[in-house]
Amino acid sequence: MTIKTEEITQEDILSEVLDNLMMPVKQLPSKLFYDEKGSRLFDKICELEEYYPTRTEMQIMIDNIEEMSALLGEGTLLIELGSGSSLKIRLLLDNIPGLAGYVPVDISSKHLIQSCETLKEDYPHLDIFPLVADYTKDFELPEINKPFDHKAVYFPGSTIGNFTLPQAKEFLGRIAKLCGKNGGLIIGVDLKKDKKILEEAYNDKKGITATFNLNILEHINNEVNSNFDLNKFLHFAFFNEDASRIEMHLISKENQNVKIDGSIIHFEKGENILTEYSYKYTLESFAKLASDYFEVRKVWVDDDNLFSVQYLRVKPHSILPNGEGF
Ligand code: AVI
Repeated sequence: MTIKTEEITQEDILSEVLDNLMMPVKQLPSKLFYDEKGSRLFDKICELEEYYPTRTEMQIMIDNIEEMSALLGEGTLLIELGSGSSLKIRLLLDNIPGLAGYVPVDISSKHLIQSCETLKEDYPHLDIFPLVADYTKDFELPEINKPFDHKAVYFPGSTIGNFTLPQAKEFLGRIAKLCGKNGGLIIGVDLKKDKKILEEAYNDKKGITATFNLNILEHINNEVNSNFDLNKFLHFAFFNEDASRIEMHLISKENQNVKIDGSIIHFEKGENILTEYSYKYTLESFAKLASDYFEVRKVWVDDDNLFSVQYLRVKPHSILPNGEGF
């Protein structure tokens, strides 16, 4: 098993951090939450009473796995974006008939190597083609040295919610292009619901989400030459009803200057850094978002309509971002 690597470098991180903090409204890319500590904190979030998405999605998968696997069909090359969800992927690996191979794509090589080694032990006959890449950007699949019938992308966790609407559209276009003819997408999409449920999910009582949010600054301090003081920022998350999204921010507690490499970034007291959007869709709004490239073939939801798992098929004549069609 060889691992193809398109890992992000410290220079990439530095230029992304500076570009984002120099915008009129300061922001940071939410993918920077996920260093080792951030990934552990996110795992803890997933187990919180208030954070319903993970357990709800898992239950939807368990309840409907046979139907999902049958829709994906024989000879699928399964591509998982963000290969952290080993329990959910195992459900698919166990059930898809005649699976041709599995391509886990993850930004962290350490994480990817660990999960592939365990999978290889448990699934000795499975062909695994790991790829270290930032799937929020263009990436190319590793060479697949065996025949397969069609590709299907698995993108769980409602990570699509962390993209802005134009980013989500552009991303879906790239996925359609990657999958090509007869390609499919199984995607977890969090649903719009009562503001109280949503705000509690991002402001848990134990303060794990607050620590997760602040950890983005520690991650940046560890990667580039910066001196963010975590005690001088506050976690703030709320549901923006009009935009149908949770917004996470870090608010500066005082006037302060932060050194980042050779640059100085000034924060006024009360000024905020946007760290994450988490869009909440209706079934209609998501189908519309995807409609340039995908047709929604099947939607599974839980009894309380909290979360959805959806099966989409690439539209045969969809126009791709570079103007190509199928
Ligand atoms: C990864 N992503 C789907 C999570 C979400 O709910 O938007 C990240 C998260 N942020 C705070 N809590 C969880």
